[in-house]
Amino acid sequence: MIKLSEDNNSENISNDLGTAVLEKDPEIKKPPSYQVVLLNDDFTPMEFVVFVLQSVFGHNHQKSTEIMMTVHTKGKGVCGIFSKEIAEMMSYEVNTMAKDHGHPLLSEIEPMTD
Ligand code: TYC
Repeated sequence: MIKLSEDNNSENISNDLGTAVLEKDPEIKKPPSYQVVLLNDDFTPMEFVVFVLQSVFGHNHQKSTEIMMTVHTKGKGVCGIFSKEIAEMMSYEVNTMAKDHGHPLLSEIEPMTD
């Protein structure tokens, strides 16, 4: 918002000649959000994917099954939206859990374009 101020009160800035000055709100950008995206493969058991979605993202069994089936049929699906640091941690946790159990399941993070 741009204000045109002519007085000297506490909210507006003016010089001592009483001349109007343009006051601009500071441009503060909120940090970008990131999606954690799960990728399909032909080998990871469906039950393991559902288990990962429940334990890492806290989704219930029904929601986890929906996300898993989206990934299975469409190739990828969104598990959640977070700050960059949290999205990186979540994705790392998914990929580590899968590796530890000998499954090729992979997730990645994508910046949101908003
Ligand atoms: N396509 C796998 C199967 O048929 C299941 C699967 C779903 C794997 C989602 C990965 O992110 C995934 N067993």
